[in-house]
Amino acid sequence: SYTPIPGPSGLPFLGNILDVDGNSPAKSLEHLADLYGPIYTLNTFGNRRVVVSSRDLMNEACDEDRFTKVISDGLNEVRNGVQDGLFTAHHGEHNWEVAHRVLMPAFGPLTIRDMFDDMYDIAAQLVMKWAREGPNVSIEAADDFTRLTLDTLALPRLLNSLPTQANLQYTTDIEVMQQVAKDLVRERRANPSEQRDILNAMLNGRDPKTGEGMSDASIVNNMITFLIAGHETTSGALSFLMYFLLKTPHAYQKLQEEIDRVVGRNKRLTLEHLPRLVYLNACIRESLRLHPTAPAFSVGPHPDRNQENPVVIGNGKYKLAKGDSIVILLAKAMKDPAVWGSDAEEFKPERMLDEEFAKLPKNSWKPFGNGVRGCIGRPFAWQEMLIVTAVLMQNFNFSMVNPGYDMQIKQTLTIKPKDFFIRASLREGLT
Ligand code: MNH
Repeated sequence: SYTPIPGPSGLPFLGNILDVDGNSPAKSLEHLADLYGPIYTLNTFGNRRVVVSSRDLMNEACDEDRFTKVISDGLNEVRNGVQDGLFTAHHGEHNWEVAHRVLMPAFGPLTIRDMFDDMYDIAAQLVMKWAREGPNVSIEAADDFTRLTLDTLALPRLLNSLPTQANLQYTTDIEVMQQVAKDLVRERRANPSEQRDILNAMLNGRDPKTGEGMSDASIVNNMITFLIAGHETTSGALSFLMYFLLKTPHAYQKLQEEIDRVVGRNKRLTLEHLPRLVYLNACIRESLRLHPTAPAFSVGPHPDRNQENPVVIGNGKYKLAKGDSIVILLAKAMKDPAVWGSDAEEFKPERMLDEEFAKLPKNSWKPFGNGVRGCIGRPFAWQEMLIVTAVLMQNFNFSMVNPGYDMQIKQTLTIKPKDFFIRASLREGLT
Protein backbone atom coordinates (compact mmCIF):
# COMPACT_ATOMS: atom_id res chain seq x y z
CA SER A 1 0.00 0.00 0.00
CA TYR A 2 2.36 2.63 -1.24
CA THR A 3 1.16 5.88 -2.72
CA PRO A 4 1.90 5.94 -6.44
CA ILE A 5 4.33 8.67 -7.44
CA PRO A 6 2.63 11.06 -9.83
CA GLY A 7 4.28 12.30 -12.97
CA PRO A 8 3.99 13.07 -16.63
CA SER A 9 5.68 9.85 -17.73
CA GLY A 10 4.49 8.77 -21.11
CA LEU A 11 3.96 12.22 -22.51
CA PRO A 12 6.11 12.24 -25.61
CA PHE A 13 7.08 15.91 -25.53
CA LEU A 14 8.88 15.42 -22.21
CA GLY A 15 11.28 12.91 -23.64
CA ASN A 16 14.22 15.29 -23.86
CA ILE A 17 13.59 17.27 -20.78
CA LEU A 18 16.93 16.51 -19.16
CA ASP A 19 19.00 16.90 -22.26
CA VAL A 20 21.81 19.32 -21.43
CA ASP A 21 21.16 20.97 -24.77
CA GLY A 22 17.75 22.15 -23.60
CA ASN A 23 17.55 25.88 -23.00
CA SER A 24 16.61 25.56 -19.38
CA PRO A 25 15.94 22.05 -18.13
CA ALA A 26 16.07 23.12 -14.49
CA LYS A 27 13.26 25.60 -15.09
CA SER A 28 11.21 22.87 -16.78
CA LEU A 29 11.70 20.60 -13.80
CA GLU A 30 10.58 23.39 -11.51
CA HIS A 31 7.53 23.93 -13.64
CA LEU A 32 6.69 20.22 -13.44
CA ALA A 33 7.01 20.41 -9.67
CA ASP A 34 4.41 23.16 -9.73
CA LEU A 35 2.14 20.82 -11.66
CA TYR A 36 2.82 17.48 -9.96
CA GLY A 37 4.06 18.40 -6.52
CA PRO A 38 7.21 17.78 -4.48
CA ILE A 39 7.76 14.25 -5.81
CA TYR A 40 7.17 13.11 -9.37
CA THR A 41 8.61 10.67 -11.87
CA LEU A 42 10.14 11.43 -15.21
CA ASN A 43 11.10 8.96 -17.94
CA THR A 44 13.98 9.93 -20.17
CA PHE A 45 16.27 7.79 -22.29
CA GLY A 46 14.66 4.72 -20.78
CA ASN A 47 15.61 5.73 -17.24
CA ARG A 48 13.15 6.68 -14.58
CA ARG A 49 14.03 9.50 -12.24
CA VAL A 50 12.17 10.57 -9.18
CA VAL A 51 12.39 14.33 -8.86
CA VAL A 52 12.08 15.63 -5.31
CA SER A 53 11.69 19.26 -4.35
CA SER A 54 10.59 19.67 -0.75
CA ARG A 55 12.98 20.14 2.15
CA ASP A 56 11.75 16.95 3.86
CA LEU A 57 12.35 14.79 0.81
CA MET A 58 15.70 16.48 0.18
CA ASN A 59 16.62 15.85 3.80
CA GLU A 60 15.82 12.16 3.42
CA ALA A 61 17.73 11.89 0.13
CA CYS A 62 20.75 13.47 1.86
CA ASP A 63 20.99 10.56 4.30
CA GLU A 64 24.32 9.08 3.22
CA ASP A 65 23.62 5.81 4.99
CA ARG A 66 20.76 5.23 2.57
CA PHE A 67 21.66 7.12 -0.61
CA THR A 68 24.83 7.89 -2.54
CA LYS A 69 25.63 10.09 -5.52
CA VAL A 70 24.79 8.80 -8.97
CA ILE A 71 26.04 10.18 -12.27
CA SER A 72 23.11 11.71 -14.13
CA ASP A 73 22.91 11.84 -17.94
CA GLY A 74 24.27 15.38 -17.96
CA LEU A 75 27.23 14.44 -15.80
CA ASN A 76 27.80 11.31 -17.85
CA GLU A 77 28.56 13.51 -20.87
CA VAL A 78 31.26 15.15 -18.80
CA ARG A 79 32.45 11.78 -17.54
CA ASN A 80 33.19 10.75 -21.12
CA GLY A 81 35.89 13.39 -21.00
CA VAL A 82 37.18 13.31 -17.45
CA GLN A 83 36.39 9.74 -16.39
CA ASP A 84 36.75 9.18 -12.66
CA GLY A 85 37.67 12.77 -11.79
CA LEU A 86 36.20 13.88 -8.48
CA PHE A 87 33.00 15.34 -9.90
CA THR A 88 32.07 12.45 -12.21
CA ALA A 89 33.35 9.44 -10.26
CA HIS A 90 30.89 6.73 -9.34
CA HIS A 91 30.40 5.97 -5.70
CA GLY A 92 33.32 3.97 -4.36
CA GLU A 93 35.70 4.37 -7.31
CA HIS A 94 39.28 4.02 -6.10
CA ASN A 95 40.66 7.12 -7.84
CA TRP A 96 37.94 9.21 -6.23
CA GLU A 97 38.99 7.97 -2.79
CA VAL A 98 42.66 8.77 -3.38
CA ALA A 99 42.02 12.17 -5.00
CA HIS A 100 39.52 13.09 -2.28
CA ARG A 101 41.96 12.39 0.53
CA VAL A 102 44.91 14.01 -1.24
CA LEU A 103 42.98 17.13 -2.18
CA MET A 104 40.80 17.85 0.84
CA PRO A 105 43.62 19.68 2.66
CA ALA A 106 44.62 21.56 -0.52
CA PHE A 107 41.08 22.90 -0.80
CA GLY A 108 40.64 23.52 2.92
CA PRO A 109 40.05 27.01 4.32
CA LEU A 110 43.62 27.30 5.61
CA THR A 111 45.18 26.75 2.23
CA ILE A 112 42.62 28.88 0.45
CA ARG A 113 43.63 31.81 2.64
CA ASP A 114 47.06 31.72 1.03
CA MET A 115 45.35 32.47 -2.25
CA PHE A 116 43.93 35.75 -0.96
CA ASP A 117 46.50 37.98 -2.64
CA ASP A 118 46.13 36.31 -6.02
CA MET A 119 42.35 36.47 -5.83
CA TYR A 120 42.55 40.11 -4.79
CA ASP A 121 44.80 40.95 -7.74
CA ILE A 122 42.40 39.34 -10.18
CA ALA A 123 39.48 41.27 -8.67
CA ALA A 124 41.55 44.47 -8.87
CA GLN A 125 42.10 43.86 -12.58
CA LEU A 126 38.35 43.73 -13.10
CA VAL A 127 38.00 47.02 -11.20
CA MET A 128 40.58 48.59 -13.51
CA LYS A 129 38.90 47.23 -16.62
CA TRP A 130 35.48 48.57 -15.65
CA ALA A 131 36.98 51.88 -14.53
CA ARG A 132 38.72 52.23 -17.88
CA GLU A 133 35.56 51.44 -19.81
CA GLY A 134 33.71 54.16 -17.98
CA PRO A 135 30.13 54.54 -16.75
CA ASN A 136 28.42 54.48 -20.15
CA VAL A 137 29.45 51.05 -21.30
CA SER A 138 27.00 48.16 -21.05
CA ILE A 139 28.74 45.36 -19.22
CA GLU A 140 27.55 41.80 -19.70
CA ALA A 141 28.18 40.84 -16.11
CA ALA A 142 28.17 37.07 -16.63
CA ASP A 143 30.88 37.30 -19.32
CA ASP A 144 33.30 39.35 -17.28
CA PHE A 145 32.70 37.26 -14.19
CA THR A 146 33.38 34.10 -16.18
CA ARG A 147 36.70 35.50 -17.36
CA LEU A 148 37.54 36.40 -13.79
CA THR A 149 36.74 32.99 -12.32
CA LEU A 150 38.75 31.33 -15.07
CA ASP A 151 41.71 33.55 -14.26
CA THR A 152 41.42 32.64 -10.62
CA LEU A 153 41.60 28.96 -11.35
CA ALA A 154 45.06 29.92 -12.59
CA LEU A 155 45.40 27.39 -15.31
CA PRO A 156 45.96 29.87 -18.13
CA ARG A 157 46.91 27.43 -20.82
CA LEU A 158 44.04 25.16 -20.06
CA LEU A 159 41.55 27.93 -20.33
CA ASN A 160 42.81 29.00 -23.73
CA SER A 161 41.67 25.66 -25.01
CA LEU A 162 38.26 25.93 -23.39
CA PRO A 163 35.50 26.10 -25.97
CA THR A 164 33.83 29.51 -25.95
CA GLN A 165 30.34 28.11 -25.61
CA ALA A 166 31.43 25.76 -22.86
CA ASN A 167 29.85 22.93 -24.81
CA LEU A 168 31.65 20.29 -22.90
CA GLN A 169 29.61 17.47 -24.35
CA TYR A 170 31.83 17.63 -27.41
CA THR A 171 34.58 15.22 -26.60
CA THR A 172 36.96 16.83 -29.08
CA ASP A 173 37.13 19.88 -26.83
CA ILE A 174 37.97 17.72 -23.88
CA GLU A 175 40.63 15.93 -25.91
CA VAL A 176 42.31 19.26 -26.53
CA MET A 177 42.13 20.08 -22.83
CA GLN A 178 43.52 16.64 -21.98
CA GLN A 179 46.54 17.35 -24.15
CA VAL A 180 47.12 20.78 -22.63
CA ALA A 181 46.72 19.42 -19.12
CA LYS A 182 49.19 16.60 -19.85
CA ASP A 183 51.73 19.14 -21.07
CA LEU A 184 51.27 21.17 -17.90
CA VAL A 185 51.89 18.10 -15.75
CA ARG A 186 54.97 17.17 -17.76
CA GLU A 187 56.36 20.70 -17.57
CA ARG A 188 55.87 20.97 -13.85
CA ARG A 189 57.51 17.59 -13.31
CA ALA A 190 60.47 18.72 -15.41
CA ASN A 191 60.70 22.07 -13.61
CA PRO A 192 59.51 21.51 -10.06
CA SER A 193 58.53 24.62 -8.14
CA GLU A 194 57.82 25.37 -4.51
CA GLN A 195 54.52 27.05 -5.36
CA ARG A 196 51.66 26.06 -3.08
CA ASP A 197 49.11 25.53 -5.77
CA ILE A 198 46.64 22.82 -6.59
CA LEU A 199 48.85 21.27 -9.26
CA ASN A 200 51.69 20.79 -6.79
CA ALA A 201 49.24 19.42 -4.25
CA MET A 202 48.22 16.79 -6.80
CA LEU A 203 51.76 15.98 -7.93
CA ASN A 204 53.30 15.73 -4.48
CA GLY A 205 50.39 14.77 -2.24
CA ARG A 206 50.09 11.30 -0.77
CA ASP A 207 46.94 9.54 0.30
CA PRO A 208 47.23 9.40 4.11
CA LYS A 209 45.39 6.08 4.11
CA THR A 210 47.16 4.10 1.38
CA GLY A 211 50.32 6.15 0.84
CA GLU A 212 49.54 6.33 -2.87
CA GLY A 213 50.01 9.39 -5.02
CA MET A 214 47.56 10.40 -7.71
CA SER A 215 48.23 8.91 -11.13
CA ASP A 216 49.02 11.26 -14.00
CA ALA A 217 45.70 10.36 -15.62
CA SER A 218 43.84 11.22 -12.45
CA ILE A 219 45.70 14.53 -12.13
CA VAL A 220 44.79 15.46 -15.68
CA ASN A 221 41.15 14.46 -15.19
CA ASN A 222 40.94 16.55 -12.05
CA MET A 223 42.59 19.61 -13.55
CA ILE A 224 39.90 19.68 -16.20
CA THR A 225 37.29 18.86 -13.59
CA PHE A 226 38.17 21.93 -11.51
CA LEU A 227 37.91 24.07 -14.55
CA ILE A 228 34.51 22.67 -15.50
CA ALA A 229 33.08 22.49 -11.99
CA GLY A 230 34.64 25.68 -10.72
CA HIS A 231 34.34 28.57 -13.10
CA GLU A 232 30.75 28.76 -14.30
CA THR A 233 29.24 27.92 -10.95
CA THR A 234 31.15 30.75 -9.29
CA SER A 235 30.68 33.30 -12.06
CA GLY A 236 26.97 32.50 -12.27
CA ALA A 237 26.66 33.01 -8.52
CA LEU A 238 28.37 36.42 -8.78
CA SER A 239 26.01 37.43 -11.59
CA PHE A 240 22.88 36.40 -9.70
CA LEU A 241 24.05 38.22 -6.61
CA MET A 242 24.56 41.38 -8.66
CA TYR A 243 21.07 40.93 -10.10
CA PHE A 244 19.43 40.55 -6.70
CA LEU A 245 21.28 43.52 -5.25
CA LEU A 246 20.20 45.74 -8.13
CA LYS A 247 16.63 44.52 -7.80
CA THR A 248 16.63 45.10 -4.03
CA PRO A 249 17.83 48.65 -3.33
CA HIS A 250 17.63 48.44 0.47
CA ALA A 251 19.84 45.34 0.48
CA TYR A 252 22.24 47.03 -1.92
CA GLN A 253 22.49 50.05 0.32
CA LYS A 254 22.92 47.99 3.47
CA LEU A 255 25.71 46.03 1.85
CA GLN A 256 27.50 49.10 0.61
CA GLU A 257 27.28 50.62 4.08
CA GLU A 258 28.73 47.46 5.59
CA ILE A 259 31.66 47.45 3.19
CA ASP A 260 32.34 51.14 3.81
CA ARG A 261 32.18 50.60 7.56
CA VAL A 262 34.24 47.40 7.78
CA VAL A 263 36.74 48.00 4.99
CA GLY A 264 36.51 51.74 4.36
CA ARG A 265 36.34 53.70 1.14
CA ASN A 266 40.07 53.95 0.45
CA LYS A 267 41.55 51.03 2.35
CA ARG A 268 42.77 47.81 0.90
CA LEU A 269 40.58 44.80 1.63
CA THR A 270 42.37 42.17 3.74
CA LEU A 271 41.70 38.60 4.75
CA GLU A 272 40.70 39.77 8.25
CA HIS A 273 37.82 41.78 6.85
CA LEU A 274 36.10 38.81 5.26
CA PRO A 275 34.40 37.20 8.28
CA ARG A 276 33.31 40.64 9.46
CA LEU A 277 31.32 41.22 6.28
CA VAL A 278 28.34 39.47 7.83
CA TYR A 279 25.71 41.00 5.58
CA LEU A 280 27.71 40.13 2.47
CA ASN A 281 27.96 36.53 3.64
CA ALA A 282 24.19 36.52 4.15
CA CYS A 283 23.60 38.00 0.67
CA ILE A 284 25.64 35.26 -0.98
CA ARG A 285 23.79 32.56 0.93
CA GLU A 286 20.43 34.05 -0.02
CA SER A 287 21.37 34.46 -3.67
CA LEU A 288 22.54 30.85 -3.89
CA ARG A 289 19.31 29.74 -2.23
CA LEU A 290 17.18 31.42 -4.89
CA HIS A 291 19.48 30.61 -7.80
CA PRO A 292 21.72 27.67 -7.03
CA THR A 293 24.06 27.66 -10.01
CA ALA A 294 24.32 23.88 -9.89
CA PRO A 295 20.54 23.51 -9.89
CA ALA A 296 20.21 19.79 -9.12
CA PHE A 297 22.17 16.73 -8.08
CA SER A 298 21.31 13.05 -8.18
CA VAL A 299 21.47 10.16 -5.76
CA GLY A 300 20.45 6.52 -5.76
CA PRO A 301 20.03 3.75 -3.19
CA HIS A 302 23.29 2.92 -1.42
CA PRO A 303 24.79 0.09 -3.47
CA ASP A 304 26.42 -1.71 -0.54
CA ARG A 305 23.39 -1.71 1.68
CA ASN A 306 20.64 -3.84 0.34
CA GLN A 307 18.77 -4.19 3.57
CA GLU A 308 16.13 -1.88 2.20
CA ASN A 309 13.81 -3.85 0.00
CA PRO A 310 11.96 -2.13 -1.47
CA VAL A 311 13.69 1.23 -1.19
CA VAL A 312 11.22 3.80 0.03
CA ILE A 313 11.11 7.55 0.42
CA GLY A 314 8.73 10.03 1.98
CA ASN A 315 8.88 8.27 5.34
CA GLY A 316 7.85 5.01 3.74
CA LYS A 317 5.08 6.49 1.66
CA TYR A 318 6.56 5.99 -1.81
CA LYS A 319 8.31 2.97 -3.25
CA LEU A 320 11.24 3.35 -5.64
CA ALA A 321 11.50 0.94 -8.55
CA LYS A 322 14.77 -0.86 -9.28
CA GLY A 323 17.08 1.44 -11.21
CA ASP A 324 15.34 4.65 -10.14
CA SER A 325 17.54 7.60 -9.36
CA ILE A 326 16.50 10.57 -7.28
CA VAL A 327 17.00 14.06 -8.64
CA ILE A 328 17.21 16.63 -5.88
CA LEU A 329 15.86 19.77 -7.45
CA LEU A 330 17.71 22.31 -5.36
CA ALA A 331 16.25 25.33 -7.06
CA LYS A 332 12.79 24.35 -5.86
CA ALA A 333 13.61 22.54 -2.62
CA MET A 334 15.39 25.60 -1.24
CA LYS A 335 12.21 27.63 -1.74
CA ASP A 336 10.05 25.27 0.30
CA PRO A 337 7.49 27.49 2.08
CA ALA A 338 7.51 25.04 5.01
CA VAL A 339 11.02 26.28 5.80
CA TRP A 340 11.15 29.75 4.29
CA GLY A 341 7.58 30.93 4.67
CA SER A 342 5.24 32.60 2.23
CA ASP A 343 7.97 35.03 1.13
CA ALA A 344 10.25 32.14 0.12
CA GLU A 345 10.65 33.54 -3.39
CA GLU A 346 11.92 36.90 -2.18
CA PHE A 347 15.53 37.98 -1.73
CA LYS A 348 15.84 38.63 2.00
CA PRO A 349 19.44 38.36 3.20
CA GLU A 350 18.32 39.11 6.76
CA ARG A 351 17.10 35.54 7.11
CA MET A 352 20.62 34.31 6.33
CA LEU A 353 22.51 36.20 9.02
CA ASP A 354 24.58 33.78 11.11
CA GLU A 355 22.15 33.46 13.96
CA GLU A 356 19.16 32.70 11.71
CA PHE A 357 21.23 30.51 9.44
CA ALA A 358 22.32 28.33 12.34
CA LYS A 359 18.69 27.73 13.29
CA LEU A 360 17.60 26.37 9.92
CA PRO A 361 16.37 22.77 9.86
CA LYS A 362 19.07 20.34 8.77
CA ASN A 363 19.56 20.01 5.01
CA SER A 364 17.42 23.01 4.05
CA TRP A 365 20.20 24.89 2.26
CA LYS A 366 22.33 22.69 -0.02
CA PRO A 367 23.73 24.71 -2.95
CA PHE A 368 27.05 22.89 -2.57
CA GLY A 369 25.56 19.41 -2.60
CA ASN A 370 25.83 16.83 0.13
CA GLY A 371 28.23 15.01 2.41
CA VAL A 372 31.41 13.45 1.07
CA ARG A 373 30.29 14.24 -2.48
CA GLY A 374 29.64 17.87 -1.62
CA CYS A 375 31.62 20.61 -3.32
CA ILE A 376 35.34 20.46 -2.61
CA GLY A 377 35.72 23.98 -4.04
CA ARG A 378 33.35 25.63 -1.58
CA PRO A 379 35.90 27.56 0.52
CA PHE A 380 37.67 28.58 -2.68
CA ALA A 381 34.48 29.82 -4.33
CA TRP A 382 33.24 31.51 -1.16
CA GLN A 383 36.43 33.47 -0.64
CA GLU A 384 36.46 34.53 -4.25
CA MET A 385 32.83 35.70 -4.12
CA LEU A 386 33.50 37.70 -0.96
CA ILE A 387 36.58 39.39 -2.37
CA VAL A 388 35.11 40.22 -5.76
CA THR A 389 31.84 41.59 -4.44
CA ALA A 390 33.48 43.61 -1.68
CA VAL A 391 36.04 45.18 -3.99
CA LEU A 392 33.45 45.97 -6.65
CA MET A 393 30.99 47.54 -4.20
CA GLN A 394 33.81 49.50 -2.61
CA ASN A 395 34.76 51.06 -5.94
CA PHE A 396 31.61 51.38 -8.04
CA ASN A 397 28.00 52.35 -8.05
CA PHE A 398 26.12 49.87 -10.18
CA SER A 399 22.94 50.19 -12.12
CA MET A 400 21.02 48.05 -14.59
CA VAL A 401 21.11 49.06 -18.22
CA ASN A 402 17.50 47.95 -18.50
CA PRO A 403 15.87 48.49 -15.10
CA GLY A 404 12.87 46.45 -16.21
CA TYR A 405 15.13 43.45 -16.86
CA ASP A 406 13.47 40.22 -15.89
CA MET A 407 15.65 37.28 -15.20
CA GLN A 408 16.18 35.02 -18.17
CA ILE A 409 18.21 31.94 -17.51
CA LYS A 410 20.84 30.34 -19.65
CA GLN A 411 21.72 26.78 -18.77
CA THR A 412 24.52 24.55 -19.84
CA LEU A 413 25.52 22.30 -16.97
CA THR A 414 25.12 25.30 -14.71
CA ILE A 415 22.77 28.25 -14.85
CA LYS A 416 23.44 31.95 -15.30
CA PRO A 417 21.46 35.05 -16.18
CA LYS A 418 21.08 35.74 -19.86
CA ASP A 419 21.50 39.18 -21.44
CA PHE A 420 21.92 40.85 -18.08
CA PHE A 421 23.70 44.18 -18.59
CA ILE A 422 24.96 46.56 -15.95
CA ARG A 423 26.78 49.88 -15.76
CA ALA A 424 29.59 50.62 -13.35
CA SER A 425 30.51 54.18 -12.39
CA LEU A 426 33.41 54.88 -10.07
CA ARG A 427 32.16 56.07 -6.69
CA GLU A 428 34.91 58.63 -6.29
CA GLY A 429 33.54 60.84 -9.01
CA LEU A 430 30.07 60.86 -7.58
CA THR A 431 30.57 61.82 -3.97
MN1 MNH B 1 31.54 22.63 -6.88
C1 MNH B 1 30.76 19.30 -6.44
C2 MNH B 1 28.23 23.45 -6.48
C3 MNH B 1 32.41 25.92 -7.00
C4 MNH B 1 34.76 21.75 -7.68
N1 MNH B 1 29.82 21.56 -6.54
C5 MNH B 1 29.71 20.20 -6.37
C6 MNH B 1 28.33 19.86 -6.14
C7 MNH B 1 27.62 21.03 -6.16
C8 MNH B 1 28.55 22.10 -6.40
C9 MNH B 1 26.12 21.17 -5.96
C10 MNH B 1 27.76 18.45 -5.94
C11 MNH B 1 27.40 17.85 -7.28
C12 MNH B 1 26.75 16.49 -7.23
O1 MNH B 1 26.38 16.00 -6.15
O2 MNH B 1 26.62 15.88 -8.30
N2 MNH B 1 30.50 24.36 -6.80
C13 MNH B 1 29.15 24.49 -6.60
C14 MNH B 1 28.80 25.90 -6.54
C15 MNH B 1 29.98 26.60 -6.67
C16 MNH B 1 31.05 25.62 -6.83
C17 MNH B 1 27.39 26.44 -6.34
C18 MNH B 1 30.25 28.07 -6.65
C19 MNH B 1 29.45 28.99 -6.17
N3 MNH B 1 33.27 23.66 -7.30
C20 MNH B 1 33.43 25.02 -7.22
C21 MNH B 1 34.82 25.35 -7.42
C22 MNH B 1 35.49 24.16 -7.65
C23 MNH B 1 34.50 23.11 -7.54
C24 MNH B 1 35.38 26.75 -7.41
C25 MNH B 1 36.95 23.90 -7.92
C26 MNH B 1 37.90 24.76 -7.83
N4 MNH B 1 32.57 20.84 -7.05
C27 MNH B 1 33.89 20.73 -7.39
C28 MNH B 1 34.25 19.32 -7.40
C29 MNH B 1 33.11 18.60 -7.04
C30 MNH B 1 32.05 19.61 -6.81
C31 MNH B 1 35.64 18.76 -7.73
C32 MNH B 1 32.97 17.09 -6.88
C33 MNH B 1 33.36 16.73 -5.46
C34 MNH B 1 33.33 15.21 -5.21
O3 MNH B 1 32.34 14.56 -5.59
O4 MNH B 1 34.27 14.71 -4.62
